[in-house]
Formats: sequence, C-alpha cells, structure tokens
Amino acid sequence: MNMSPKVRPLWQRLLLMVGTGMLWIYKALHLPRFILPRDFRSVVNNWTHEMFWILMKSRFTEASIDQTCYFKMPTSFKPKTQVAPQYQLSEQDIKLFYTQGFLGPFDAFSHDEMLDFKREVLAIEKEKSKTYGFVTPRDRHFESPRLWNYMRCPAITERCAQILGPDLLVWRSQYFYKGPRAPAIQWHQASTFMVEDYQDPGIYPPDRSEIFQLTVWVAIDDATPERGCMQFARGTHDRIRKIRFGGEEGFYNANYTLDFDEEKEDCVVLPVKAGQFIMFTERCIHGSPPNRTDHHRLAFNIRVIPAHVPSYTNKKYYRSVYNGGKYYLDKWGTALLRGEDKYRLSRAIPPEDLETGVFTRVIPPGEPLPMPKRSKMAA
Ligand SMILES: O=C(O)CCC(=O)C(=O)O
Ligand SMILES: [Fe+2]
Repeated sequence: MNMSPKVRPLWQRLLLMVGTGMLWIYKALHLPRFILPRDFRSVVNNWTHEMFWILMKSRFTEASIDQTCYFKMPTSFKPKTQVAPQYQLSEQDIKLFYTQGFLGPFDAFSHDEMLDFKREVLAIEKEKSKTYGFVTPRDRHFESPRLWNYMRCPAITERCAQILGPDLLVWRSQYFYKGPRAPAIQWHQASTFMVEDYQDPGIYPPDRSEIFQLTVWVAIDDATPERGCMQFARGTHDRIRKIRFGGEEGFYNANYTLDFDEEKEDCVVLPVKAGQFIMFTERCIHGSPPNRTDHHRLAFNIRVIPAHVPSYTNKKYYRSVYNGGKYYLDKWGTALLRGEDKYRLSRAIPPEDLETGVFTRVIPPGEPLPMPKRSKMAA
C-alpha cells in the first residue's frame, strides 16, 4: 500500500475504507495471517488499532504519522554505561534529555576539519550510491571510511551509550544539504520509521514505550537560525501525532500538515556550530525553517539503536515516499558502532568493509560478526 499523503477523490477513499475495514476486522478477529498476500499481511501485522481508527474516522483524510506509541518516562536517569570522564552525562543531563526529547550541542570535531570534509562530501554528492545504485544522500557511510570514522568518534558514541546502553548499531545515516534559499523541512516526528512506506517499520523495538533509537545530527557547516538550523518542540515525544493529507509545506516529496500548533508548543531553535552535534529522539517533533541566506547548510545524521532492536528483518526493499523511490537492501546492513552485537538480529556489514569502504558481503542475522583484522592481530 502506497500511502503517499494526498487527499484522494471520494470514490477512491470509499474503496480504501472498505478494503482497510476488512483488514482491520481480520486483525481484530486474529485470523491466520500467513494466507494473506505480503502487503496485506504487513498492514495487519504492523498497523495498530489506533492507526486503522484514525484513517477510518477521518474518511482517509488523516493518518497517524508513524506507528502509534506513548512514551514512558524511565524511573532512573542513571547513565546506562560507564564512560570516560570527559564524555560523562550527569543524571541532570539525562533527565533533561528525557524531558525535552533532545540534548546538546556537544563538541566533536574542529571547524577546519569539517570545512575539509565538506569538500569531499560535495564532490561526491551527485555520484550514484554504490549501495543503492542511484543518487541519494542516504547511507554513504558504507562507502566513505572518513564518514564512518566521524560517526564512531567517542564524543558521539559515549554519549549515546549512556542513554541507549553499551552495544550500539547504526541502521541508517543521511547527509542533509539545505541549499541557498531552500524551503523548510517541516515539523515531523517518527517512532519505528513506518512513516517511510507505511507497511513495515524500519526498526522493531520489543517495547515501543521505551527509548529505542537516537538520532545524532552533526553540523558540517555552521547551522544558524538564518540558514535553517534545527528546531524542536520540547516534550512532544510523549506520543505520535496525526497528519492531515495535503498541506502547504512539504517534507521532500510528501505534503502533509502535522496535528500540532507551533504557537502553543514550547519550540526552541537550536543553532549548532560546524563540528558540533545534537542528539534527539526522532519521536520529538522537529524540523528546520527555510534557509534565508545565499549559503548552503550541510549536516549529516546517524540513526542509532541498541543491539537488541532488529532492523529491516526479511525486507527486500523499502519505499520512501519523501526520499524518492525504492531502496533495495541487498547491500544494506547494520554497522556496529560500539560494544558488541551479541544478538545478531539484523543483517550486518563486516566491520572491515566499513573500514575500507569496499563492500564484500552482507552477514545474515544469526551469524557472528568477524573480528576486524586489526583486533585479530592485537589478540
Ligand atoms: O537537517 C534537517 O534540517 C532535518 C534533519 C532531520 O529531520 C533528522 O535528522 O531527523
Ligand atoms: Fe527528522
């Protein structure tokens, strides 16, 4: 099912309501799912009752932006991992993260280093991704050891580990090039990243009310309010909201309006200097205003999960409405960011391939990761 968010003519909506209603009844009656065609099976498995209800009640003019869930505050704000003193977050910091939904900025790289990196990023920007076969800002860490090394710098990993735990995987990364005078990236939020194709989540946390993912956003350029730095609506990670199909703003190719009033929420604009980063839960409503300058604004993000959260299990490809097209996953895998992956729930890229930037194979779930050559020699 392609949920490209636009309001369809009434006759189409009526047909969709009949079909969706039948799937909802199928789910409610716990009928056997294995006989359903794959797309319908995904909907029955992954849509919550609340998601069905929102679509039906609005006659297909509204939907939940992502898989519905409600955030539960943890009972302790103690760091989940002990780290070197220079990266330590206090219990106050962690409490602030859980209250706001975001934390930072923190220093990671020098301004000059980022300036130099930017030349490399812009030089390959128009080249086809070796992973997906078309031009895309996604997952360039599979072919750029320099990007991969930035991603796993301790300033980033050690802070993530205190919130998510010691064993961490990256399941996705992306460059965000906001050109001169580029429009806003509108307010959005995500939970399990079903927002992409609306059938299957990108990640499968065992308990959706807990923290199960972090986005780390690293500024390659100074991100100022004029250039469209990130902005957040404090505390809005409590629940996943509705969208109305259609709308004035766009998020890449998708047009929708989030059920959220900017005036009434506690919105903060967060300038970030080149080489600094912010961490947030994608469940917190965020976006970035238009770039009102003649200078671009470049950044990259990484999406981090604890090793017990599976990603893209059994999926051949995912379809991204807002980021153009089908992403075949035959060269995709999780990347071990920190600690160890003792669960081996998802496909993975061998650590050595990440170090060389040359793809050799995908390691299937269940198979242990080979030790990188360097560690073997040291052992
Ligand atoms: O770079 C931006 O303006 C938006 C980034 C974003 O939404 C994200 O990293 O999840
Ligand atoms: Fe985002």
